[in-house]
Amino acid sequence: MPRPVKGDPRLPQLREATGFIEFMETGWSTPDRTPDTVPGIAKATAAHRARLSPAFVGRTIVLAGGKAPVRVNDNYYGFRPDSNFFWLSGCSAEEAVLVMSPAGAVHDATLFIPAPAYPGEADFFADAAHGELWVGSAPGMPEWTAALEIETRPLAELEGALARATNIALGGSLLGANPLLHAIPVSQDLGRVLGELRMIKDEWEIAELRGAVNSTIDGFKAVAREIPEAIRFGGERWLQGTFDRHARTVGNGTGYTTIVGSGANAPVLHWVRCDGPVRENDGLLLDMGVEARSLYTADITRTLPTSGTFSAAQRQAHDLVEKAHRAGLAAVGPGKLFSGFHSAALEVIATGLHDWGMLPVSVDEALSPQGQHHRRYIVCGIGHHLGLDVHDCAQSSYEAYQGAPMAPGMVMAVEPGLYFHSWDNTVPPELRGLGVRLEDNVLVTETGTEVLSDALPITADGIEEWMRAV
Ligand SMILES: [Mn+2]
Repeated sequence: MPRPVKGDPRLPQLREATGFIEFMETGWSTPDRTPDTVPGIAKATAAHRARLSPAFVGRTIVLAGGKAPVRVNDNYYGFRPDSNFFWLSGCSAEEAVLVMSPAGAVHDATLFIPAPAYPGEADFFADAAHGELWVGSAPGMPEWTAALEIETRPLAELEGALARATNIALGGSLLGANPLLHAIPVSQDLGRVLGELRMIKDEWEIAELRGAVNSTIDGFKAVAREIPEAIRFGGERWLQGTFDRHARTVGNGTGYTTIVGSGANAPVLHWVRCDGPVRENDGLLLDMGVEARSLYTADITRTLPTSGTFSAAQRQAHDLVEKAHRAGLAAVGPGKLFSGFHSAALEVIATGLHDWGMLPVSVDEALSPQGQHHRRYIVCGIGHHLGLDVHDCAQSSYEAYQGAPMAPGMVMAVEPGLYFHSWDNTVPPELRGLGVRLEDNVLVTETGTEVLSDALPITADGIEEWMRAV
């Protein structure tokens, strides 16, 4: 790709080309600079700011949106704004900073954004980061203000705003941020409070998550249809590519790195290499999520028999995980402890493993805090909050997250599994190299729960039938 020299006001080879420079100054019309925002985001983010405000009365709240990380030299990874910043602003401009200044008991919000370089300025064609010729139509202050219903100012004015601020609570991503922000300590309180507020999704967020879940289910169908092709050529890579292309087409992309684990790779919890073959009688673990254009993500797992029919061993493992999953789902609900669905699912797992003769101790001993032998086959947790981040609200306190009862508006991923590594000598030979997980996304309602992803079956029979229908 062409490359201007950083900091040089003119492309080096064109520095002396006054003909070019003068010719570039005129003859441009204005492209459509409307930012690509999701309907309803201005209202939703205003409500989020109003929820945050009372926790920081009299303090200036500053959140930096971050910048794309460098991949190598002047090449960057794709940009995704910091989730806390985005939850409050809806802004996807790189390097933007949200300042919420105290105004009595509430706050006034201002978004500081880098000024794009438009025709008539040298940077229009000389700055690969901000020049409209390089990056495409670039929303400026009026366009962001109209789209997000928030006051905007040039990023160059941030220093003045910070100088006027007192008792700053700083958060967000400081990647590429003004050095002045690096001099301010990051507020642990702000991260914690935002994590705890973000646990309760409003109607708009629930609709976005519902959309992400439905798009993900479509993606599972697209992947299932490609299994014969993956067996023939391409293996796990083909299936990963299938889902990722789907996610990019219908959403913003994937909400996390897609996991496609076939055969002996299925029990590897974070099998993101996705570079193995897919064989005819494999168990195929698919953990995949579409991130919607609003950046809310689904997180769903199913384990499919590549032949279309579970083998006896695959079915044995799947049936136990299904039983644990049902116990976990039944333990989700308003007023029920977050830790409850973990213990409900794990009790089923421990009992099943004991019945198979795989535990060296009794079920009670395994379930005791000093035991936990069954965790050899499931070292991970059984679930987590889901939202803008796949592991959402992670900065919350233990007391508000793991130690708290669930409440209406929370969205949980529930994901028990069994992971029998091919090199684990304690596993009966017929079960070695099997990994099974069931993961659904569950909304906690006033009266119970709604499994958002229940269009995907959880029984072995149901999955076989679903595979025949896709
Ligand atoms: Mn998950």
